[in-house]
Amino acid sequence: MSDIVFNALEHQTLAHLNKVQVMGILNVTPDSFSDGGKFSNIDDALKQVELMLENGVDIIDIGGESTRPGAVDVTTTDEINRVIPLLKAIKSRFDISVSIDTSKSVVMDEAISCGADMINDVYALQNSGCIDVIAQSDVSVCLMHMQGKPRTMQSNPHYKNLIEDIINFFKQRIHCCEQKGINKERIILDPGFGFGKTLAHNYQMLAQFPLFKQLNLPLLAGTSRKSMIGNLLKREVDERLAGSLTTAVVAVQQGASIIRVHDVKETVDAINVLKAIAEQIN
Ligand code: 7PJ
Repeated sequence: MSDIVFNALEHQTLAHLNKVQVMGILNVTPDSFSDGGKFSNIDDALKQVELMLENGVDIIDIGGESTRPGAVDVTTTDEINRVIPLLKAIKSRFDISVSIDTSKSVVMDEAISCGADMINDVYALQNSGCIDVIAQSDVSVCLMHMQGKPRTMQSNPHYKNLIEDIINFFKQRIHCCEQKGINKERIILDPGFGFGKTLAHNYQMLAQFPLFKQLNLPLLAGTSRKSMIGNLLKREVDERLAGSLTTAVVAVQQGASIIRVHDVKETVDAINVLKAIAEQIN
């Protein structure tokens, strides 16, 4: 019977499932697509952090620069003013890992000196000065794959071989990091759902997600409320929970170690159900 029941889970060890971390998104941009403007004052943002903590979040990911398709650029000063006071406020009140979603070396540097545990860079440290700032620190870094730039990335993305192209990009970025003295233990990889990908590309990445495991690094998946769900189901942003949970569960089954989400409570529940099933296998 085990052949037909939850085949995907057979290859998933319980040890992996028990290490999966839920990263809660805290956007402090006025124009973010799903929660834009909601948490731009510190008190509201701290309440949201408290709620996420009650619901079992492992990492808070603060983003002060919207990277959604077509988003406008944010100045370094504006980004620092949005992110740093909140980072300090969280670190002084709560015992929680904080990641900063930024692509600017100055923001990274300031965030690291204010206690950030991780830098999450959708440009994979390719912008000027970023790799050096990380090299001089001891924080973890998430290297995400993106084809093109946010403003134009969704106009006709094209790959020779999607998965191979992404893996080659990862290899090149890992090599650059190692050359600068950033060791592999600090690196997390993310194929970048929605970043220069068609609808089919996004689902192919999820279906073939285990291929990314060949690099032997933890994998992060961020599909929460994205248009890969909205466009498939014809759902507005506030109607994408079922789709988001499905992709989160499948990503975990396929080997993701960190799941980046808006809906922490529901995602933690879904992963706990998956764990209970996995415990009964074998
Ligand atoms: C991602 C991200 C993602 C990582 C955003 C959104 C757009 N960082 N930052 N992975 N997406 N590592 O949340 O829809 O997928 S911003």
